[in-house]
Amino acid sequence: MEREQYLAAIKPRMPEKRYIHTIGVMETAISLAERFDEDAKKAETAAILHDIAKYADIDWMEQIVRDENLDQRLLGWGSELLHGPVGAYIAESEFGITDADVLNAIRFHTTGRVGMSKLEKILFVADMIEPNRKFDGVDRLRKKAQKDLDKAVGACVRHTLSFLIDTKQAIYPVSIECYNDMMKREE
Ligand code: DGI
Ligand code: FE
Ligand code: FE
Ligand code: FE
Repeated sequence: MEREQYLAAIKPRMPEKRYIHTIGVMETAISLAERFDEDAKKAETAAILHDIAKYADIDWMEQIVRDENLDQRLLGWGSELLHGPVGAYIAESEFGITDADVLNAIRFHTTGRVGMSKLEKILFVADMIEPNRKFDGVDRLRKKAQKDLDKAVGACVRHTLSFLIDTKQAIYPVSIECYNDMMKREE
């Protein structure tokens, strides 16, 4: 499928604001792929589909986790943690995506994980720094992403975990594993 077909398919499944975010992630992911020598077409596809499950029904998503035998720890964590893994399921089952790297980039875009591929890192960072994101410190993350992809991932994970702690939210174990993995690499 071509870019315009994917975009037409996702547009009715999300509010305008999320669609605009998705376009921003797509453009950012393509530019990071070019900078860090990754397949820009894969980055484009993963970016367009990354939030496809963001507005899916939570009971349905939990059913998918059970039926498809996804990570059972996801049950009870709510839609923010479910939409990546279920998004990967939709990308495969509905859009016919077979590339494991593209599927993993979608699957782990919220939490990251230990041993992320370059494509996974690109989507993870692009999601956080796309031009429509506005939060304190985003410019620092954007500058890091121009120079060093691993350091940018580390800084993005730290930002997310700090935010979760500040707002008294629970941290999913995979997010912590990703944080540890990135901090060990920086030593
Ligand atoms: O879908 P987006 O809003 O574009 O971004 P995202 O998928 O990266 O993150 C969605 C939300 O998930 C964001 O508000 C932060 C939250 N999140 C990320 N990691 C964790 C988490 N929430 C909890 N409770 N635990 C986590 O480990
Ligand atoms: Fe997301
Ligand atoms: Fe993210
Ligand atoms: Fe997103």
